[in-house]
Amino acid sequence: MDTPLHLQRRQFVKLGTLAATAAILPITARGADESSKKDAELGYPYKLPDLLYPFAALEPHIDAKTMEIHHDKHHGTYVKNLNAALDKEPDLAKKSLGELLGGLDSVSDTALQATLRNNGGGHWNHSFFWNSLAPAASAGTASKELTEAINKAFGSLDAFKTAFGEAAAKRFGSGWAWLVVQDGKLKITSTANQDNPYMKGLVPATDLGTPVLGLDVWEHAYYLNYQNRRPDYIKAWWNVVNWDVASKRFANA
Ligand code: MN3
Repeated sequence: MDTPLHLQRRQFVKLGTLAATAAILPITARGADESSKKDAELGYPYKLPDLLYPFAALEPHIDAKTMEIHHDKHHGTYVKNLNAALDKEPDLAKKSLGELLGGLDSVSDTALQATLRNNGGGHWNHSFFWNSLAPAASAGTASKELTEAINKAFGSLDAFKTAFGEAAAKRFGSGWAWLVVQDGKLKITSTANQDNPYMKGLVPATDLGTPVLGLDVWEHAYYLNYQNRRPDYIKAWWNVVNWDVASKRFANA
């Protein structure tokens, strides 16, 4: 397969350090899942990635208007603010998004760190989230390996869904629930705001890991259709989880 030269260079740069490699693995998986073009977008200047399905594709579980506002406006704003912050920070702008998020604890300007944390996290989390979804008819099933790991960690797929749903429902205010691989094992975690499992030094070490699935439980993700009923949104979300992508991420973790 032909790889454009700029992507070869990006891969080479990304593989420069072991820490950086760990930080970008899911982004590599993301590229493998889709196209090299998507992978290239996860560098400065950042671009709002196109959805791989129409806004209405996830109905009735997630409605088209919510998807449109969530993607175009909310995610769009994170991208805009992230670029605006990096316009003035050439050294940070050179990093891949995975490297940037994994090294935020060493950004000493606290205002800049907060801007990158909220908007860089927002961009990564939403890019990951869109790719975690698929129309219900093509959502697939978990691989044998992922199913076995879920059974081992949680007892069964249903028990996993219950535990994950509880973590998502209990997240106070805005944030995310995650299924991560941590020390070779699956674990359910949750982060506030736009934090994510790569932000070492910023989120508790017990919440770090390589994400397999992430669920956005900000009100903007469900309020138009579900109003205050976050548990109903969580329940409906399982219908549009892209298990093929989750299985690939698990295999790469
Ligand atoms: Mn969101």
